[in-house]
Amino acid sequence: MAGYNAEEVGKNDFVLLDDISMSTFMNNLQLRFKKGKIYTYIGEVVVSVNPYRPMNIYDRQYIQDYKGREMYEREPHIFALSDAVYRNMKRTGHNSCIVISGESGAGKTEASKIIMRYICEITNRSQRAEIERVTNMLIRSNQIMEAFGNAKTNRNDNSSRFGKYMDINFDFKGDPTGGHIENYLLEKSRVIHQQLGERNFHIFYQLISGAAPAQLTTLSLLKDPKCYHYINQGDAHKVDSLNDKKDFDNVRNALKILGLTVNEIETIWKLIASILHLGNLQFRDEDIDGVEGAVITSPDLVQTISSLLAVDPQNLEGALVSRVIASRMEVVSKRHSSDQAYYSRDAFAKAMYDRLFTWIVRYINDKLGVNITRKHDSTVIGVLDIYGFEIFDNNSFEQLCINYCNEKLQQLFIELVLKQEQEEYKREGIEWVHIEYFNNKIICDLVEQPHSGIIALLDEACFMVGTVTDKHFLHAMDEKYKSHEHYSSRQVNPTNKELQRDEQFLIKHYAGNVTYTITAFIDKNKDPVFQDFKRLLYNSKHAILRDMWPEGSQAVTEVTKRPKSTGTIFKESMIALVANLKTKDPFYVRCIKPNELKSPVAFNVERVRHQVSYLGLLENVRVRRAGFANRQPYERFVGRYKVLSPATWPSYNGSIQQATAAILDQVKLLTTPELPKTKIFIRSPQTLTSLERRRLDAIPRIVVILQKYTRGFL
Ligand code: AOV
Ligand code: MG
Repeated sequence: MAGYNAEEVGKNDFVLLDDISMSTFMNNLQLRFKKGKIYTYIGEVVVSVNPYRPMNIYDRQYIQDYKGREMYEREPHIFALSDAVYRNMKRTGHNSCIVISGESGAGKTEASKIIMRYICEITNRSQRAEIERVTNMLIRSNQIMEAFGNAKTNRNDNSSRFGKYMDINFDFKGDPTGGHIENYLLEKSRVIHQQLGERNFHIFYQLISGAAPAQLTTLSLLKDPKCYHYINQGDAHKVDSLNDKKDFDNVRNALKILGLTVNEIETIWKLIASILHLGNLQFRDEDIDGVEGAVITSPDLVQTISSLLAVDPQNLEGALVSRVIASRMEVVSKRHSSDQAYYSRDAFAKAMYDRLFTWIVRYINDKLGVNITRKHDSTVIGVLDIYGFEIFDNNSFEQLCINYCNEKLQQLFIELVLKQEQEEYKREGIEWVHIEYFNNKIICDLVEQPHSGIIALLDEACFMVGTVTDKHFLHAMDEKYKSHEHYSSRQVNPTNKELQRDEQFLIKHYAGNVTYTITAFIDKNKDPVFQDFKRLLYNSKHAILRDMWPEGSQAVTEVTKRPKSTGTIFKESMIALVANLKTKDPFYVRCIKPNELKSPVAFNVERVRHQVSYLGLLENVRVRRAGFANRQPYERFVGRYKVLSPATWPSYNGSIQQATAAILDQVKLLTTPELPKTKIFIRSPQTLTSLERRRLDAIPRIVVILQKYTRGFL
């Protein structure tokens, strides 16, 4: 291997370590990090350590170096994995997926962008305009989704606040012809509130610093983010690693390239601006005609917002201070208290932003859509980039969803890499010593089990008749899970003074203990938006707003069906995601965060060891080391390599195992594959490459023979 010296840079595959222990693993990882080698393999799994500095290993020359190469032929790189996935898809015709995991700030989103760029660069050799259009859009759509879906958190300046699974479709030539994005639960509470040191979604700051003065005037915005309550609570408007002004230009351009009209883009800025103005709207209680209720103290803002949203100002005011309810065949308007008005204003702002985000994803999907006829003969590579496991000072419903999502992915990894692999060895009768690992299924069940999981219990609390508070819900959990080894609270465990009584519970996640504060769980799960707002926006003069709120056409009396809760929607989407990933050939990138300081040099041994441990990387090495690089049913093996032996080509006698043995006898490999019950197991990747090379060599010879044969025949 070019430039490879084990003494200097460590082993490039953990499987090659002389003996496998936490300390040898850590030494190798740390040595490589110090030498600027951020990627290391465990077989086909890529372990990636965030370098926290720009690396000059992604340019065109590198792409050329990795193109069409086997993984072990070059230094470990995410390009090598991308190429392996691409070649696997082309060779087998199977759909594949790349699952990128790791905690917040570990480098998942960067990895997903690098993979995408690589795939776009190595395809479309014939420079077809349509393929160019698709690859351009794939890359641009990323920029847009980051602007609207990422934010600065205390863990990562560019933290993904939504989950994303993106399928890229390929035609028979292996060129990308389209794609589809599935997005998961946007953390919309950020629209109205940020913890200290954090920001709202990037786009708010980008608009304020990037829009021209005339445009800001049209939007009635001041050029100072400090003026807006919804984006100033974290007191962190300026982020060194981000350039809001430049990013705004990029996003605006990307929206244009995607095909939005100037008018539509303008409407998006108006929507963003109206959310900012909404946040500054104030209420107080006032007696009107003997009824106490909320009034707006800044009526000029109502004018501004209604003109930006192109809705009737009186209807807007009405929706902000009251709500229409249908009771016993009668429709009445009920005034809010000022607390209720603040609450419903916030719900409105969150919902507007969330709908905008969903609308943008839908728009991208329309543009990237592969038509049905082409879909049938296309193969896909899926890339999964979710929000990583996170622990903040204050963890709420969103963190529970995010951490549950990470549990599900860890479970998938365990199922496919640790469990099934070992079961297969056993089934096939290969000698095998079982390798123990922690199975986090118990935590997934705790959250998702029908009727008895946390989400089911929360739904029960949400939809019970009468007033059920967050505390009631907490007590119900305490009762249900009092003897669950992964759940704890002060009621369950009174000696634990760290937890607040009646306010907090703790889950022992696979990646660490997280204390959740119960406040607003019920509300966030119900996520109500009053029909008044939906109707208001459905009647906007902006076509895209109407498009975002189709159910606004219903009268309040027609709205009878209870929508599914946020938790249930999320749970169902996670179960569907895992089921989808299981239908594909999976590849993994396991990202590691070297330190909490965003430093390019610090390697916090304690923190890294913790990640290596909970990600199950040591177990992965052990299974892999004892395992096999490749396995295939005898039929597939013989079908592919029969050309290598005169005993099997053009036809063979005897059983499929005998045919396999004849091929192996002919090629005289260095290591002999195992031949158990139904499949051939190939231990070393070199063996597979050698078979492939010989097959490629043999094909031209066979084509000549075939040509002679057909000529004679004709
Ligand atoms: P995440 O996606 O795993 O966190 P990111 O991919 O956003 O993490 O990485 C965080 C930051 O680390 C980036 O903004 C870069 O500054 C730096 N970084 C990561 N990978 C690389 C790389 N390969 N080269 C150079 N810098 C890198 V989260 O979305 O918070 O779970 O939710
Ligand atoms: Mg991310």
